[in-house]
Amino acid sequence: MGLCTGPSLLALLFFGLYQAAPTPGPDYTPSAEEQTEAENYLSQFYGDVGTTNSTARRIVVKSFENDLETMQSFFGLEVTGKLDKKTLDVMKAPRCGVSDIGRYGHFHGKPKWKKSTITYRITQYTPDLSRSEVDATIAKAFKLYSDVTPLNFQQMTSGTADIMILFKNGYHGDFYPFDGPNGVLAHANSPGIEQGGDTHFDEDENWTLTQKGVNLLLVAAHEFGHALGLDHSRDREALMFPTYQYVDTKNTSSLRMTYRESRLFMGLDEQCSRDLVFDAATSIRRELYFFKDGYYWKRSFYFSGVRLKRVRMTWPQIDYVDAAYENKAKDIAYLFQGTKFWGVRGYMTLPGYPKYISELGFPDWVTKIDAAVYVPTTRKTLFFVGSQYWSYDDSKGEMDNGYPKMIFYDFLGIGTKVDAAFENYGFLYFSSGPRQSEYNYTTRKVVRVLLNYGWLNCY
Ligand SMILES: *[C@@H]1O[C@H](CO)[C@@H](O)[C@H](O)[C@H]1NC(C)=O
Ligand SMILES: *[C@@H]1O[C@H](CO)[C@@H](O)[C@H](O)[C@H]1NC(C)=O
Ligand SMILES: *[C@@H]1O[C@H](CO)[C@@H](O)[C@H](O)[C@H]1NC(C)=O
Ligand SMILES: *[C@@H]1O[C@H](CO)[C@@H](O)[C@H](O)[C@H]1NC(C)=O
Ligand SMILES: [Ca+2]
Ligand SMILES: [Ca+2]
Ligand SMILES: [Zn+2]
Ligand SMILES: [Zn+2]
Repeated sequence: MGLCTGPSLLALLFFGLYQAAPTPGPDYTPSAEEQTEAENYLSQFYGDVGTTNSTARRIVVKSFENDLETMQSFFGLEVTGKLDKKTLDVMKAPRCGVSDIGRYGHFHGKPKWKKSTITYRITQYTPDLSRSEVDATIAKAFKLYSDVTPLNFQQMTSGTADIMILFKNGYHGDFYPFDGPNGVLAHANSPGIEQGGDTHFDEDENWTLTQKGVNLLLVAAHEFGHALGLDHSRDREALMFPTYQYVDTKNTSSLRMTYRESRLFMGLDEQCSRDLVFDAATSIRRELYFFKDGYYWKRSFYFSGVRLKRVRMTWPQIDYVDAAYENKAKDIAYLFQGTKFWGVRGYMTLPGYPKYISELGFPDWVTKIDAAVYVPTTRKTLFFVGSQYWSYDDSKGEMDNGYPKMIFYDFLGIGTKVDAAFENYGFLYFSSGPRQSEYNYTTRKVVRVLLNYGWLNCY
Protein backbone atom coordinates (compact mmCIF):
# COMPACT_ATOMS: atom_id res chain seq x y z
CA MET A 1 0.00 0.00 0.00
CA GLY A 2 1.36 3.44 -0.86
CA LEU A 3 1.36 5.49 2.25
CA CYS A 4 2.90 8.68 0.85
CA THR A 5 0.57 11.22 -0.59
CA GLY A 6 0.58 14.51 -2.43
CA PRO A 7 -1.36 17.62 -1.43
CA SER A 8 -3.62 17.22 -4.46
CA LEU A 9 -5.03 13.99 -3.06
CA LEU A 10 -5.69 15.61 0.29
CA ALA A 11 -7.48 18.41 -1.50
CA LEU A 12 -9.53 15.81 -3.29
CA LEU A 13 -10.40 14.21 0.00
CA PHE A 14 -11.74 17.43 1.42
CA PHE A 15 -13.39 19.01 -1.58
CA GLY A 16 -13.92 16.47 -4.25
CA LEU A 17 -15.67 13.47 -2.88
CA TYR A 18 -19.26 14.54 -3.40
CA GLN A 19 -18.51 16.53 -6.54
CA ALA A 20 -17.49 15.49 -9.99
CA ALA A 21 -13.79 15.07 -9.35
CA PRO A 22 -11.60 13.71 -12.15
CA THR A 23 -11.97 9.97 -11.73
CA PRO A 24 -8.61 8.40 -10.99
CA GLY A 25 -7.76 5.29 -12.94
CA PRO A 26 -7.76 1.79 -11.52
CA ASP A 27 -4.24 2.33 -10.15
CA TYR A 28 -5.53 5.07 -7.82
CA THR A 29 -3.27 5.56 -4.81
CA PRO A 30 -5.16 6.33 -1.62
CA SER A 31 -3.76 8.90 0.78
CA ALA A 32 -2.64 7.91 4.28
CA GLU A 33 -5.83 9.44 5.64
CA GLU A 34 -7.96 7.52 3.22
CA GLN A 35 -6.17 4.32 4.09
CA THR A 36 -6.74 4.90 7.80
CA GLU A 37 -10.36 5.87 7.28
CA ALA A 38 -10.92 2.77 5.20
CA GLU A 39 -9.37 0.58 7.90
CA ASN A 40 -11.57 2.20 10.52
CA TYR A 41 -14.61 1.80 8.31
CA LEU A 42 -13.94 -1.88 7.72
CA SER A 43 -13.19 -2.60 11.36
CA GLN A 44 -16.41 -0.86 12.34
CA PHE A 45 -18.72 -2.37 9.76
CA TYR A 46 -16.98 -5.52 8.52
CA GLY A 47 -15.30 -7.02 11.59
CA ASP A 48 -11.86 -6.38 13.04
CA VAL A 49 -8.72 -5.40 11.17
CA GLY A 50 -7.53 -2.91 13.75
CA THR A 51 -4.69 -4.49 15.69
CA THR A 52 -1.51 -4.12 13.68
CA ASN A 53 0.97 -6.24 15.56
CA SER A 54 4.01 -6.96 13.41
CA THR A 55 3.81 -10.76 13.51
CA ALA A 56 0.21 -10.54 12.40
CA ARG A 57 0.92 -7.97 9.72
CA ARG A 58 0.53 -10.33 6.79
CA ILE A 59 -2.70 -11.63 8.22
CA VAL A 60 -3.92 -8.08 8.77
CA VAL A 61 -3.17 -7.04 5.18
CA LYS A 62 -4.89 -10.16 3.93
CA SER A 63 -7.81 -9.44 6.22
CA PHE A 64 -7.99 -5.82 5.01
CA GLU A 65 -8.24 -6.99 1.40
CA ASN A 66 -10.79 -9.66 2.27
CA ASP A 67 -12.93 -7.25 4.25
CA LEU A 68 -12.64 -4.67 1.50
CA GLU A 69 -13.80 -7.26 -1.02
CA THR A 70 -16.72 -8.16 1.23
CA MET A 71 -17.62 -4.50 1.49
CA GLN A 72 -17.32 -3.93 -2.29
CA SER A 73 -19.49 -6.94 -2.92
CA PHE A 74 -22.08 -5.77 -0.35
CA PHE A 75 -22.45 -2.41 -2.10
CA GLY A 76 -22.43 -3.90 -5.60
CA LEU A 77 -19.09 -2.25 -6.45
CA GLU A 78 -16.43 -3.83 -8.61
CA VAL A 79 -14.69 -6.32 -6.31
CA THR A 80 -11.01 -5.44 -6.57
CA GLY A 81 -9.72 -5.65 -3.00
CA LYS A 82 -8.16 -2.23 -3.73
CA LEU A 83 -9.18 1.14 -2.36
CA ASP A 84 -10.49 2.87 -5.46
CA LYS A 85 -12.37 6.12 -5.76
CA LYS A 86 -15.86 4.60 -5.95
CA THR A 87 -15.22 2.51 -2.84
CA LEU A 88 -14.00 5.56 -0.93
CA ASP A 89 -17.09 7.51 -2.01
CA VAL A 90 -19.33 4.84 -0.50
CA MET A 91 -17.28 4.87 2.70
CA LYS A 92 -17.79 8.64 3.00
CA ALA A 93 -21.56 8.45 2.70
CA PRO A 94 -23.58 9.08 5.87
CA ARG A 95 -24.85 5.77 7.15
CA CYS A 96 -26.20 3.61 9.93
CA GLY A 97 -23.79 2.61 12.69
CA VAL A 98 -24.76 -1.05 12.68
CA SER A 99 -22.38 -3.57 11.07
CA ASP A 100 -23.05 -4.87 7.56
CA ILE A 101 -21.99 -8.35 8.53
CA GLY A 102 -25.18 -10.19 9.43
CA ARG A 103 -24.67 -10.47 13.15
CA TYR A 104 -26.63 -13.64 13.46
CA GLY A 105 -25.85 -15.33 10.20
CA HIS A 106 -28.52 -17.43 8.61
CA PHE A 107 -28.93 -20.04 11.29
CA HIS A 108 -32.08 -20.24 13.36
CA GLY A 109 -32.44 -18.31 16.57
CA LYS A 110 -32.20 -14.73 15.32
CA PRO A 111 -33.32 -12.51 18.18
CA LYS A 112 -36.99 -11.62 18.01
CA TRP A 113 -39.48 -10.02 20.37
CA LYS A 114 -41.49 -12.82 21.92
CA LYS A 115 -44.63 -10.71 22.30
CA SER A 116 -46.85 -8.74 20.00
CA THR A 117 -47.11 -5.41 21.84
CA ILE A 118 -43.79 -3.60 22.06
CA THR A 119 -43.36 -0.46 24.12
CA TYR A 120 -41.05 2.46 23.37
CA ARG A 121 -40.04 5.59 25.19
CA ILE A 122 -38.15 8.66 24.03
CA THR A 123 -35.92 9.64 26.96
CA GLN A 124 -34.09 12.51 25.32
CA TYR A 125 -35.53 14.64 22.51
CA THR A 126 -33.69 16.60 19.82
CA PRO A 127 -33.90 20.41 19.89
CA ASP A 128 -33.98 20.33 16.07
CA LEU A 129 -37.71 19.54 16.05
CA SER A 130 -40.65 20.08 18.37
CA ARG A 131 -41.53 17.29 20.78
CA SER A 132 -44.81 16.64 19.02
CA GLU A 133 -43.03 16.43 15.67
CA VAL A 134 -40.62 13.85 17.07
CA ASP A 135 -43.46 11.85 18.70
CA ALA A 136 -45.48 11.85 15.49
CA THR A 137 -42.49 10.88 13.32
CA ILE A 138 -41.42 8.03 15.59
CA ALA A 139 -45.02 6.75 15.69
CA LYS A 140 -45.15 6.92 11.89
CA ALA A 141 -41.92 4.92 11.58
CA PHE A 142 -43.33 2.20 13.86
CA LYS A 143 -46.57 2.17 11.87
CA LEU A 144 -44.63 1.06 8.79
CA TYR A 145 -43.95 -2.15 10.71
CA SER A 146 -47.33 -2.61 12.42
CA ASP A 147 -48.93 -2.33 8.96
CA VAL A 148 -47.18 -5.43 7.70
CA THR A 149 -46.44 -7.51 10.81
CA PRO A 150 -48.40 -8.84 13.78
CA LEU A 151 -46.63 -6.29 16.02
CA ASN A 152 -48.20 -3.31 17.79
CA PHE A 153 -46.31 -0.38 19.30
CA GLN A 154 -47.17 1.67 22.36
CA GLN A 155 -45.44 4.84 23.53
CA MET A 156 -44.55 5.18 27.22
CA THR A 157 -43.60 8.44 28.90
CA SER A 158 -42.00 6.96 32.03
CA GLY A 159 -40.42 3.75 33.24
CA THR A 160 -38.49 1.22 31.19
CA ALA A 161 -39.82 0.46 27.73
CA ASP A 162 -38.69 -2.31 25.40
CA ILE A 163 -37.20 0.20 22.99
CA MET A 164 -35.55 3.17 24.69
CA ILE A 165 -34.88 6.02 22.26
CA LEU A 166 -32.55 9.00 22.69
CA PHE A 167 -30.87 11.79 20.77
CA LYS A 168 -27.35 12.51 22.01
CA ASN A 169 -23.93 13.30 20.55
CA GLY A 170 -20.53 11.74 21.26
CA TYR A 171 -20.38 9.35 24.19
CA HIS A 172 -23.90 8.43 25.25
CA GLY A 173 -23.68 5.46 27.56
CA ASP A 174 -22.72 2.56 25.32
CA PHE A 175 -19.52 1.33 23.67
CA TYR A 176 -20.27 3.13 20.43
CA PRO A 177 -19.83 6.88 20.89
CA PHE A 178 -21.10 8.98 17.98
CA ASP A 179 -18.65 10.62 15.59
CA GLY A 180 -19.81 14.21 15.17
CA PRO A 181 -21.63 15.57 12.09
CA ASN A 182 -22.19 13.08 9.23
CA GLY A 183 -20.62 9.62 9.24
CA VAL A 184 -22.74 7.52 11.56
CA LEU A 185 -26.26 8.94 11.93
CA ALA A 186 -27.83 6.46 14.34
CA HIS A 187 -27.67 2.90 15.58
CA ALA A 188 -29.94 0.36 17.23
CA ASN A 189 -29.63 -2.90 19.11
CA SER A 190 -31.35 -6.07 18.07
CA PRO A 191 -34.28 -7.38 20.18
CA GLY A 192 -33.52 -8.59 23.69
CA ILE A 193 -33.59 -7.70 27.37
CA GLU A 194 -31.80 -4.70 28.93
CA GLN A 195 -30.43 -2.58 26.03
CA GLY A 196 -32.07 -4.82 23.42
CA GLY A 197 -33.95 -2.77 20.83
CA ASP A 198 -32.58 0.54 22.13
CA THR A 199 -32.20 3.12 19.40
CA HIS A 200 -29.83 6.13 19.47
CA PHE A 201 -29.73 9.11 17.13
CA ASP A 202 -26.60 11.27 16.77
CA GLU A 203 -27.53 14.76 18.00
CA ASP A 204 -24.70 16.22 15.91
CA GLU A 205 -26.88 15.68 12.83
CA ASN A 206 -29.51 18.19 11.84
CA TRP A 207 -32.74 16.23 12.19
CA THR A 208 -35.53 17.37 9.88
CA LEU A 209 -38.80 16.26 8.36
CA THR A 210 -37.70 17.35 4.89
CA GLN A 211 -35.02 16.79 2.30
CA LYS A 212 -32.58 19.11 4.13
CA GLY A 213 -30.26 17.74 6.82
CA VAL A 214 -31.11 14.20 7.84
CA ASN A 215 -34.71 13.09 7.53
CA LEU A 216 -35.79 11.58 10.86
CA LEU A 217 -38.56 9.39 9.44
CA LEU A 218 -36.21 7.62 7.03
CA VAL A 219 -33.52 6.98 9.63
CA ALA A 220 -36.00 5.94 12.34
CA ALA A 221 -37.76 3.52 9.97
CA HIS A 222 -34.39 1.95 9.18
CA GLU A 223 -33.18 1.77 12.80
CA PHE A 224 -36.43 0.25 14.05
CA GLY A 225 -35.82 -2.51 11.51
CA HIS A 226 -32.71 -3.39 13.56
CA ALA A 227 -34.63 -2.98 16.81
CA LEU A 228 -37.06 -5.60 15.48
CA GLY A 229 -34.35 -8.00 14.34
CA LEU A 230 -33.45 -7.09 10.76
CA ASP A 231 -29.92 -6.96 9.37
CA HIS A 232 -28.68 -4.77 6.55
CA SER A 233 -29.83 -5.47 3.04
CA ARG A 234 -27.71 -5.29 -0.13
CA ASP A 235 -30.76 -4.15 -2.03
CA ARG A 236 -30.22 -0.46 -2.79
CA GLU A 237 -34.00 0.14 -2.82
CA ALA A 238 -34.55 -1.54 0.54
CA LEU A 239 -35.26 0.31 3.75
CA MET A 240 -32.44 -1.71 5.34
CA PHE A 241 -29.72 -0.56 2.94
CA PRO A 242 -26.97 0.83 5.23
CA THR A 243 -26.27 4.24 3.68
CA TYR A 244 -28.58 7.22 3.96
CA GLN A 245 -30.36 8.23 0.82
CA TYR A 246 -33.22 10.70 0.78
CA VAL A 247 -36.46 9.49 -0.77
CA ASP A 248 -39.75 11.34 -0.80
CA THR A 249 -41.32 10.40 2.53
CA LYS A 250 -44.80 11.35 1.32
CA ASN A 251 -44.54 8.52 -1.19
CA THR A 252 -45.14 5.64 1.18
CA SER A 253 -44.45 3.05 -1.51
CA SER A 254 -40.80 4.06 -1.43
CA LEU A 255 -40.79 3.36 2.33
CA ARG A 256 -42.44 0.00 2.18
CA MET A 257 -40.44 -2.99 3.21
CA THR A 258 -39.57 -5.57 0.67
CA TYR A 259 -41.07 -9.00 1.08
CA ARG A 260 -37.71 -10.39 2.13
CA GLU A 261 -37.34 -7.81 4.89
CA SER A 262 -40.78 -8.23 6.35
CA ARG A 263 -40.55 -12.01 6.14
CA LEU A 264 -37.46 -12.06 8.32
CA PHE A 265 -39.14 -11.22 11.59
CA MET A 266 -42.64 -12.36 11.08
CA GLY A 267 -42.36 -15.91 12.25
CA LEU A 268 -43.51 -16.69 8.73
CA ASP A 269 -40.14 -17.93 7.57
CA GLU A 270 -41.82 -21.10 6.38
CA GLN A 271 -43.27 -19.04 3.51
CA CYS A 272 -40.25 -19.90 1.44
CA SER A 273 -40.54 -23.49 2.51
CA ARG A 274 -41.43 -26.30 0.16
CA ASP A 275 -44.25 -27.13 2.58
CA LEU A 276 -46.08 -23.82 2.16
CA VAL A 277 -49.86 -24.24 1.99
CA PHE A 278 -52.08 -21.38 0.78
CA ASP A 279 -55.45 -20.48 2.30
CA ALA A 280 -56.67 -18.96 -0.97
CA ALA A 281 -55.45 -17.37 -4.17
CA THR A 282 -56.91 -15.12 -6.85
CA SER A 283 -56.09 -12.52 -9.41
CA ILE A 284 -57.28 -8.98 -8.71
CA ARG A 285 -56.79 -6.52 -11.55
CA ARG A 286 -53.91 -8.41 -13.19
CA GLU A 287 -52.07 -9.00 -9.92
CA LEU A 288 -51.98 -12.33 -8.09
CA TYR A 289 -52.91 -12.50 -4.41
CA PHE A 290 -51.90 -15.47 -2.26
CA PHE A 291 -53.60 -15.56 1.15
CA LYS A 292 -52.25 -17.14 4.33
CA ASP A 293 -53.20 -16.64 8.00
CA GLY A 294 -54.67 -13.16 7.56
CA TYR A 295 -51.86 -11.94 5.30
CA TYR A 296 -51.44 -11.88 1.58
CA TRP A 297 -48.56 -11.78 -0.83
CA LYS A 298 -49.14 -9.74 -3.92
CA ARG A 299 -47.29 -10.72 -7.02
CA SER A 300 -47.49 -7.81 -9.41
CA PHE A 301 -46.99 -7.39 -13.10
CA TYR A 302 -46.18 -3.71 -12.47
CA PHE A 303 -43.18 -4.12 -10.21
CA SER A 304 -40.78 -6.97 -9.81
CA GLY A 305 -41.02 -8.77 -6.53
CA VAL A 306 -43.64 -9.86 -4.07
CA ARG A 307 -45.11 -7.83 -1.24
CA LEU A 308 -46.59 -9.05 2.01
CA LYS A 309 -49.47 -7.26 3.70
CA ARG A 310 -52.10 -7.82 6.33
CA VAL A 311 -55.52 -8.48 4.81
CA ARG A 312 -57.13 -6.08 7.31
CA MET A 313 -54.88 -3.21 6.19
CA THR A 314 -56.36 -3.41 2.69
CA TRP A 315 -59.95 -4.52 3.40
CA PRO A 316 -60.67 -3.49 7.01
CA GLN A 317 -63.72 -5.76 7.46
CA ILE A 318 -61.88 -8.94 6.50
CA ASP A 319 -59.59 -10.76 8.94
CA TYR A 320 -58.58 -13.71 6.82
CA VAL A 321 -59.54 -15.28 3.51
CA ASP A 322 -60.57 -18.93 3.03
CA ALA A 323 -61.31 -18.71 -0.68
CA ALA A 324 -61.31 -16.05 -3.37
CA TYR A 325 -62.12 -15.59 -7.05
CA GLU A 326 -62.27 -12.79 -9.56
CA ASN A 327 -64.84 -12.12 -12.24
CA LYS A 328 -62.64 -10.07 -14.56
CA ALA A 329 -65.49 -8.99 -16.83
CA LYS A 330 -67.28 -7.39 -13.85
CA ASP A 331 -63.99 -6.21 -12.28
CA ILE A 332 -65.10 -7.70 -8.97
CA ALA A 333 -63.22 -10.09 -6.73
CA TYR A 334 -65.07 -12.08 -4.07
CA LEU A 335 -63.33 -12.85 -0.78
CA PHE A 336 -64.75 -15.56 1.52
CA GLN A 337 -64.33 -15.82 5.27
CA GLY A 338 -66.34 -18.60 6.90
CA THR A 339 -69.98 -18.20 5.93
CA LYS A 340 -69.52 -14.56 4.84
CA PHE A 341 -68.18 -13.03 1.67
CA TRP A 342 -67.38 -9.59 0.29
CA GLY A 343 -67.25 -8.16 -3.20
CA VAL A 344 -64.23 -5.90 -3.69
CA ARG A 345 -63.09 -3.70 -6.56
CA GLY A 346 -59.35 -3.24 -6.13
CA TYR A 347 -58.89 -2.00 -2.56
CA MET A 348 -62.52 -0.88 -2.24
CA THR A 349 -65.09 -3.07 -0.53
CA LEU A 350 -68.40 -2.76 -2.40
CA PRO A 351 -71.54 -1.65 -0.57
CA GLY A 352 -74.07 -4.30 0.43
CA TYR A 353 -71.48 -6.72 1.87
CA PRO A 354 -70.88 -8.99 3.69
CA LYS A 355 -73.34 -11.43 2.20
CA TYR A 356 -73.78 -15.05 3.24
CA ILE A 357 -72.79 -18.08 1.22
CA SER A 358 -76.29 -19.48 1.73
CA GLU A 359 -77.43 -16.70 -0.65
CA LEU A 360 -75.33 -18.39 -3.35
CA GLY A 361 -77.27 -21.61 -2.85
CA PHE A 362 -75.02 -23.54 -0.49
CA PRO A 363 -76.73 -25.88 1.98
CA ASP A 364 -76.52 -25.02 5.69
CA TRP A 365 -73.91 -27.65 6.44
CA VAL A 366 -71.34 -25.74 4.37
CA THR A 367 -69.71 -23.35 6.84
CA LYS A 368 -66.50 -22.66 4.92
CA ILE A 369 -65.45 -22.73 1.29
CA ASP A 370 -62.01 -24.23 0.65
CA ALA A 371 -61.33 -22.67 -2.74
CA ALA A 372 -63.03 -20.91 -5.64
CA VAL A 373 -62.08 -20.11 -9.23
CA TYR A 374 -63.88 -18.40 -12.08
CA VAL A 375 -63.48 -20.12 -15.45
CA PRO A 376 -63.65 -17.42 -18.14
CA THR A 377 -64.37 -19.86 -21.01
CA THR A 378 -67.51 -21.28 -19.36
CA ARG A 379 -68.39 -18.22 -17.27
CA LYS A 380 -68.90 -20.51 -14.31
CA THR A 381 -67.39 -20.36 -10.84
CA LEU A 382 -66.19 -23.60 -9.31
CA PHE A 383 -66.48 -23.85 -5.52
CA PHE A 384 -64.54 -26.53 -3.65
CA VAL A 385 -65.69 -27.82 -0.24
CA GLY A 386 -64.06 -30.93 1.22
CA SER A 387 -63.96 -33.65 -1.41
CA GLN A 388 -66.78 -32.06 -3.44
CA TYR A 389 -67.30 -29.12 -5.77
CA TRP A 390 -70.17 -26.94 -6.98
CA SER A 391 -70.61 -25.03 -10.23
CA TYR A 392 -72.17 -21.57 -9.93
CA ASP A 393 -73.53 -19.56 -12.83
CA ASP A 394 -72.36 -15.99 -12.23
CA SER A 395 -74.59 -14.45 -14.92
CA LYS A 396 -77.79 -16.14 -13.72
CA GLY A 397 -76.76 -15.83 -10.09
CA GLU A 398 -77.61 -19.42 -9.22
CA MET A 399 -76.04 -22.82 -8.60
CA ASP A 400 -76.06 -25.24 -11.53
CA ASN A 401 -78.12 -28.38 -11.12
CA GLY A 402 -76.58 -31.73 -10.31
CA TYR A 403 -74.01 -30.51 -7.76
CA PRO A 404 -72.05 -31.17 -5.59
CA LYS A 405 -69.87 -33.68 -7.45
CA MET A 406 -66.69 -35.45 -6.42
CA ILE A 407 -63.43 -33.61 -7.13
CA PHE A 408 -61.26 -36.66 -7.71
CA TYR A 409 -63.70 -38.01 -10.32
CA ASP A 410 -63.93 -34.85 -12.50
CA PHE A 411 -60.47 -33.37 -11.91
CA LEU A 412 -58.20 -36.36 -12.13
CA GLY A 413 -54.74 -35.77 -10.71
CA ILE A 414 -55.27 -32.55 -8.71
CA GLY A 415 -55.82 -34.31 -5.37
CA THR A 416 -58.90 -35.21 -3.37
CA LYS A 417 -59.42 -31.72 -1.98
CA VAL A 418 -58.43 -28.17 -3.02
CA ASP A 419 -57.02 -25.52 -0.63
CA ALA A 420 -56.69 -22.68 -3.14
CA ALA A 421 -57.43 -22.18 -6.82
CA PHE A 422 -56.89 -19.41 -9.37
CA GLU A 423 -56.77 -18.76 -13.08
CA ASN A 424 -53.71 -17.34 -14.86
CA TYR A 425 -53.11 -17.02 -18.62
CA GLY A 426 -55.80 -19.55 -19.45
CA PHE A 427 -54.63 -22.25 -17.07
CA LEU A 428 -56.32 -23.18 -13.82
CA TYR A 429 -54.09 -23.74 -10.78
CA PHE A 430 -55.24 -26.03 -7.99
CA SER A 431 -53.30 -26.19 -4.73
CA SER A 432 -53.71 -29.25 -2.56
CA GLY A 433 -51.33 -29.02 0.39
CA PRO A 434 -47.97 -27.66 -0.79
CA ARG A 435 -48.46 -29.22 -4.21
CA GLN A 436 -50.01 -27.33 -7.08
CA SER A 437 -51.38 -28.61 -10.40
CA GLU A 438 -51.37 -26.50 -13.55
CA TYR A 439 -54.53 -27.65 -15.29
CA ASN A 440 -55.89 -27.31 -18.82
CA TYR A 441 -59.68 -27.12 -18.43
CA THR A 442 -60.25 -27.75 -22.15
CA THR A 443 -58.37 -31.03 -22.22
CA ARG A 444 -59.18 -31.75 -18.56
CA LYS A 445 -55.57 -32.67 -17.91
CA VAL A 446 -52.84 -31.72 -15.44
CA VAL A 447 -50.10 -30.06 -17.49
CA ARG A 448 -47.47 -29.57 -14.80
CA VAL A 449 -47.03 -30.16 -11.08
CA LEU A 450 -45.54 -27.24 -9.09
CA LEU A 451 -45.00 -26.25 -5.48
CA ASN A 452 -46.87 -23.25 -4.04
CA TYR A 453 -43.78 -21.38 -2.87
CA GLY A 454 -42.56 -21.10 -6.47
CA TRP A 455 -44.88 -18.08 -6.88
CA LEU A 456 -43.22 -16.09 -4.10
CA ASN A 457 -39.80 -15.25 -5.58
CA CYS A 458 -38.04 -16.97 -2.72
CA TYR A 459 -34.36 -16.19 -2.65
C1 LIG B 1 -0.05 -10.88 17.06
O1 LIG B 1 -0.95 -11.56 16.18
C2 LIG B 1 -0.72 -12.96 16.16
C3 LIG B 1 -1.67 -13.54 15.08
O2 LIG B 1 -2.99 -13.11 15.27
C4 LIG B 1 -0.98 -13.53 17.55
O3 LIG B 1 -0.75 -14.93 17.55
C5 LIG B 1 -0.05 -12.87 18.56
O4 LIG B 1 -0.35 -13.30 19.86
C6 LIG B 1 -0.19 -11.35 18.49
N1 LIG B 1 0.80 -10.72 19.35
C7 LIG B 1 0.50 -9.76 20.18
C8 LIG B 1 1.62 -9.17 20.97
O5 LIG B 1 -0.65 -9.32 20.33
C1 LIG C 1 -26.51 21.88 10.64
O1 LIG C 1 -27.05 23.14 10.36
C2 LIG C 1 -26.18 24.21 10.70
C3 LIG C 1 -26.92 25.51 10.52
O2 LIG C 1 -27.62 25.51 9.29
C4 LIG C 1 -24.91 24.13 9.86
O3 LIG C 1 -24.01 25.14 10.21
C5 LIG C 1 -24.26 22.75 10.09
O4 LIG C 1 -23.15 22.57 9.24
C6 LIG C 1 -25.24 21.63 9.84
N1 LIG C 1 -24.67 20.37 10.23
C7 LIG C 1 -24.62 19.34 9.42
C8 LIG C 1 -24.03 18.08 9.97
O5 LIG C 1 -25.01 19.35 8.26
C1 LIG D 1 -43.22 6.38 -5.41
O1 LIG D 1 -42.15 5.48 -5.22
C2 LIG D 1 -42.16 4.36 -6.11
C3 LIG D 1 -41.06 3.40 -5.70
O2 LIG D 1 -39.91 4.05 -5.29
C4 LIG D 1 -42.01 4.89 -7.53
O3 LIG D 1 -42.02 3.80 -8.44
C5 LIG D 1 -43.15 5.83 -7.84
O4 LIG D 1 -42.98 6.39 -9.13
C6 LIG D 1 -43.23 6.96 -6.81
N1 LIG D 1 -44.45 7.74 -7.01
C7 LIG D 1 -44.44 9.06 -7.03
C8 LIG D 1 -45.78 9.71 -7.21
O5 LIG D 1 -43.41 9.72 -6.91
C1 LIG E 1 -55.28 -26.47 -23.54
O1 LIG E 1 -55.19 -27.47 -24.50
C2 LIG E 1 -55.75 -27.11 -25.76
C3 LIG E 1 -55.71 -28.36 -26.67
O2 LIG E 1 -54.41 -28.90 -26.68
C4 LIG E 1 -54.96 -25.96 -26.34
O3 LIG E 1 -55.51 -25.55 -27.57
C5 LIG E 1 -54.98 -24.80 -25.35
O4 LIG E 1 -54.16 -23.75 -25.81
C6 LIG E 1 -54.51 -25.25 -23.99
N1 LIG E 1 -54.69 -24.16 -23.03
C7 LIG E 1 -53.68 -23.41 -22.61
C8 LIG E 1 -54.03 -22.35 -21.63
O5 LIG E 1 -52.53 -23.56 -22.99
CA1 LIG F 1 -22.51 11.38 13.06
CA1 LIG G 1 -58.79 -22.25 1.20
ZN1 LIG H 1 -28.70 -0.03 9.82
ZN1 LIG I 1 -25.63 4.23 21.21
